[in-house]
Amino acid sequence: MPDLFEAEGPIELAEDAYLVPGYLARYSSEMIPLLRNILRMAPLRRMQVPGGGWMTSQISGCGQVVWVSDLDGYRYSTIDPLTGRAWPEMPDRLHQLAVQSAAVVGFTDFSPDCCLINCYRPGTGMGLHRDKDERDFSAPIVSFSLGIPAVFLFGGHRRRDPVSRVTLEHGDLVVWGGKSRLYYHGIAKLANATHSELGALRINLTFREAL
Ligand code: MD3
Ligand code: FE
Repeated sequence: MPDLFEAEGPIELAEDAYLVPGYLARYSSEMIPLLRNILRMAPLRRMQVPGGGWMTSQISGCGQVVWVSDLDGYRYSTIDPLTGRAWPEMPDRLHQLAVQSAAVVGFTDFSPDCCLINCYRPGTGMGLHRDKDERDFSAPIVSFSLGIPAVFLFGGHRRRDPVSRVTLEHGDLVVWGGKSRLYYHGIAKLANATHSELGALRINLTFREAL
C-alpha cells in the first residue's frame, strides 16, 4: 500500500499528456494573492464568440499576450480589450512554477509568454474545442487547477472521437504536449461546491507559448 503522505506521481491521460494530482497544493496560498493582484488590474469578464454566443466561464490573464475572443474571431492580443492597456506582467514566481511543472513530466525547455485565467462558477463550463491559436504546437500547455472540482473532458484529434472524463481538483497539474497537443477537450458544467480558500469558484491557469 502506498504511503498516505507520499505525493502522487504523474498519470498519463493520453499520449504525452499527464495529470499530477495535488502537485500545486503546496503553492496555492502563495499563488492566490498573485492572482488577486492580476485580477485587480485586468478584471474577469465573459467573452463573446464569433458565432454571437457568450462563453459561460470568465477570462483574464497576464503575460505578453492573452487569448481573447469577440465577433471578429479568436486571437492572442497584447492589449486587454476591456482596459485598453497591456496585460499585467506575468509574475516571475508564476513563470517559475509553470517551467518547473512542465519539467516534472519531461518538457524541459518551456517558457510561457501567456497565462490565461479561466474562472468557473457552479453551472458554467467550456465546450469541446482545440487550442490552435498558438504559433508553435511543439510547446506544451501547462494547466493549474485551483478551487472547486471540475470534470475535464478529453477526446482525440476528431470532434467525434470518444470522450474520457477525469475530475480535476484543487492543486492538480495537467501538462499537454506532443502527440495529444491538439486533442479536443472541454470542461463539464460544474456542480455546486465550496472551497475553503476560494469559495464557490474554480480557477484554471493555462500557461502557453503563444508567440
Ligand atoms: C488538452 N481550459 O483554456 S485546462 C482552455 O480547465 C481550456 O479551464 C480548461 O481548455 C480549463 O483552453 C482545460 C487543461 C488543458 C489545457 C490545454 C489543452 C487541456 C488541453 C490543450 C490541448 C489538449
Ligand atoms: Fe483549451
